[in-house]
Amino acid sequence: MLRAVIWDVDGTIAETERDGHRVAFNRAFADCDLAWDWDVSTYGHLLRVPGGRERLLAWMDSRPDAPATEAGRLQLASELHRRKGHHYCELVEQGTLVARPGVLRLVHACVDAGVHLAVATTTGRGNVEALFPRLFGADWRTLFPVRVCAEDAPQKKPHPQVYELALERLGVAAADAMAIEDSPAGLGASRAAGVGCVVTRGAYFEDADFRGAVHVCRDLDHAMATSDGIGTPVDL
Ligand code: XBP
Ligand code: MG
Repeated sequence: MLRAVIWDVDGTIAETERDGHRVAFNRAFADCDLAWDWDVSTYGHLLRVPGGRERLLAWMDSRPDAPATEAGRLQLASELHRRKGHHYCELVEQGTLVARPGVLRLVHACVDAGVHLAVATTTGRGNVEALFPRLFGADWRTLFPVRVCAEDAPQKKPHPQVYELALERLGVAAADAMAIEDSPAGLGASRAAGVGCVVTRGAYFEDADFRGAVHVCRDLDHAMATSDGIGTPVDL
């Protein structure tokens, strides 16, 4: 029986990556006088590394103009990531990001059906706290009483930690929960925690292999919450 739906954030709730995090990273590079610029396609490749700080470190590994020592790279990654968070929240405040199709309807359909909602994300808490009131209104914490973010689950997806913690805080068994994700790492994390997963294909993972998902759909426009799970009339 479906008792909880656990939502990924970036790429699932909203297309936050291309016009949000990516732009914010580039502004952080400019702040630090770095001649780095992540275009849309470069960022798509970098997204294979979950976690913004980890992504920066992976990028620096292949850059001759990155600091020579590990300590220098760690320090720069932390500084850039902090600045990126600030720019991301500014972009959110400007209303740059909107909920993906079907998200608001499905969130409210779940709540109306008595299904508990949680967030399980690789991104930091500050980013969620900036985005969610814009998308779901001032009562967003009531809609999503359980929120597991990067600070709670340092082991990034596809590690199951973020889902295991969400289940623990919900008090719901994995078999009674369903995840909604947009990325192979997210699908891997939910499956590794024993949680079935509906994939809503986003801009950056349009052609990814999502074998193992319960459903794969273009967006959540037609998704329904039933006592058995999340159903979509059209699978892709
Ligand atoms: C997506 C991520 C994050 C974001 C950037 O998380 O991998 O790293 O790209 O956010 P999810 P941070 O799909 O699990 O929501 O810079 O805060 O990591
Ligand atoms: Mg995602």
